Amino acid sequence: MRAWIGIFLMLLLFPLSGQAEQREFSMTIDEVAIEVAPGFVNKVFAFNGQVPGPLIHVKEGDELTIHVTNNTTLAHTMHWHGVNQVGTWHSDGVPDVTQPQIEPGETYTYQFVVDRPGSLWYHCHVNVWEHVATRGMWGPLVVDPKKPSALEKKVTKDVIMMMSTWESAYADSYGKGGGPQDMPDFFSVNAKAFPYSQPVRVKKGDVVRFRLYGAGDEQHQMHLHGHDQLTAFKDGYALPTPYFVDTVPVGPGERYDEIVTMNNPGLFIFHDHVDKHMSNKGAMLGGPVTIIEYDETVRDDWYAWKNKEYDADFFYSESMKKGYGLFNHAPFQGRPVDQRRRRGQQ
Ligand SMILES: [Cu+2]
Repeated sequence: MRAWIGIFLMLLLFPLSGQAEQREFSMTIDEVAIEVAPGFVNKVFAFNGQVPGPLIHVKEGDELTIHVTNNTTLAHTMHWHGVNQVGTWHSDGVPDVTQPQIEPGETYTYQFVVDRPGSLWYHCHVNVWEHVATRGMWGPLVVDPKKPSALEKKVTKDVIMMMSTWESAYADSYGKGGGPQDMPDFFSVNAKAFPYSQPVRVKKGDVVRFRLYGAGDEQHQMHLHGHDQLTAFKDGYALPTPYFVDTVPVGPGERYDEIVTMNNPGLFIFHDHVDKHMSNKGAMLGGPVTIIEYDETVRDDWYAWKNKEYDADFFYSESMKKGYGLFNHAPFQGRPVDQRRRRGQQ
């Protein structure tokens, strides 16, 4: 009798709808070339052929099974940054520590529970200084909480911004670059530098959750004009006392979630305040730049992005509305690299 009462109480406390789901995904790693800035093409190792990698959007407590197939000519692994891998350390993705490298042609299966919510991400853990810092091996893993806070419930739009670095000296040379003596000279948001980046379109009254990621090798000082940024999460963790800033430092590996109430119609830039980062190899204006465009604001003829072709899912805002799953984004796809030619050159 007592056991039945216990089961009844558990069902009351943990309704079936809130139970963890099992989700299975497959990803490839491919050799493609992407155009980061006008005239600047970088060869990358790309998850599902795109940079950023596909959005993985799941719920706290879900059990994930992810098959990763390496179609490239070098070895890789996958690290799930922010997942603690409790009891599943073989899925932590550190080569020669938790698994052998995934060699060309091989598949490795990762299985784990996403044990905490927030803006997590995934990246390669082999030769990180090249593969992550200059070859685009990163993507977002967004884990919704079982119980969203009052602040999170106010959010009307998610905007995922992954800042990163590039080295044009090695753009064409797989296996090189990323060393501490090397100098990044292109900088981007979601692998595009201004003017190839995209605006964030909002309407007055929106509450935007900017999920800022440091996916490259330098710290980005992200400054939003015209609005207060409420820093509410660090590395996915809810801060006990959220605080307002106008510039947030996002270093390598870090994530900050900024909650912004859109209450000031106009056109406002959101940019990196490190001067070097605001150029494309020294030519101003470039780098990780977006512009907040209110729907109700009239664009003047002289506006830099007046005739820009708009990509509504550039920041995965549309994909984030579609529920749970893995979401590719075709405009992030690169051009396949000819591997036969590459092997012949080496
Ligand atoms: Cu790699």
